[in-house]
Amino acid sequence: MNMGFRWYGEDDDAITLSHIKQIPGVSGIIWALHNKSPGEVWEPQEIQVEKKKIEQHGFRIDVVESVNVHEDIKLGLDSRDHYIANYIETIRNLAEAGVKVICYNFMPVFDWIRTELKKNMDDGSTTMFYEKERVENSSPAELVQRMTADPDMIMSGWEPERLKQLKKVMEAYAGVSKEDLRENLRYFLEKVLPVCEETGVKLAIHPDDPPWSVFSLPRIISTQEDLRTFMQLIPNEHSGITYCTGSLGAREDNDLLEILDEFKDRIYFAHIRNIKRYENGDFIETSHLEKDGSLPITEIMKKLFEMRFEGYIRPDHGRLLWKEDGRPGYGLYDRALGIMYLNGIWDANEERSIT
Ligand code: CS2
Ligand code: MN
Repeated sequence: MNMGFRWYGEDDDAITLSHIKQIPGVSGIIWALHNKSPGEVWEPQEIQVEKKKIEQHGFRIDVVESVNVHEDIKLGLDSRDHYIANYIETIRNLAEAGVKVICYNFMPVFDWIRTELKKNMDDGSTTMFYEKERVENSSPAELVQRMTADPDMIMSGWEPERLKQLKKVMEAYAGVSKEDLRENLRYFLEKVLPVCEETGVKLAIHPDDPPWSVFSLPRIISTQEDLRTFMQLIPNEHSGITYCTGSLGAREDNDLLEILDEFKDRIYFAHIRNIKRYENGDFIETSHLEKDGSLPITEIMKKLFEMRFEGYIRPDHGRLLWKEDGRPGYGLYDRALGIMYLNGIWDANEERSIT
């Protein structure tokens, strides 16, 4: 496995590459050009600037998260061909720079959704929380307002420019069924995969977070069955999965170990984090420690070890600790602790003879 750490870039992340360098066992930075809007081409010289910074610190740039897919592609509008052409150009430019895996998602309108980004915990940390009933009883605009009330809390996928178009985009999805969305994903993949084959880049789709429909929008990467259908859409080994335990694991009926077994050959990227599920459908993000949450983190790591997972892996969202003032989910400390925990489980599976 290749351990990575997600970084939002010099301008947008309080964490520096030198900080990340002090976390044991990190070989790569999971990066993106975060100033780019979905549908824009990532130009070679912009990529080079980022690559240089990352490589100067001795990190690899193999994984990009995310190159976001323009809404017109998901909606299947005529304008999609233009944005697909741009996506293809971005793939080529990233491949040229040495990128191996691109993580993306195909969630309409919203990327991940929470009802609280800095929920106070008894131990003084803050964490992200999803209250199912609150989402069900809010309008999209109310929820978005809530999530962006504090300017520090603007998260990837929730940029103000995009939010202005919220009403319009929501309306555009009114007639779009799950089947339509799948068809639009198939159309997209059919066009981009030949370029992936040619350049060697692998695409890894991120599951829906949460893994169910929100605001009646279609969602198609939520369950094991959905993943199976996805795999059959266009069988091509350049099209794979980002195995995100916290996203898939918010549903009790998603068996994370079975999912790993079924799709192991096509998991190119893994996000390992823990959450605690409640019976009413709420969930809260916990530390990576198995007993803090509901997910079988040690078994998952063991299975990855046994299958000799050679893909990329990163800790996912962490809590904000020790009064750190960071981007919710993306502070330094808890993700560093997560890395040590995941590496610890991995090493414990290694048979070593002590000399
Ligand atoms: C999330 C997502 O934890 C996560 O993986 O932060 O924003 C994720 O990066 C995207 O859905 C991937 O396209
Ligand atoms: Mn994830």
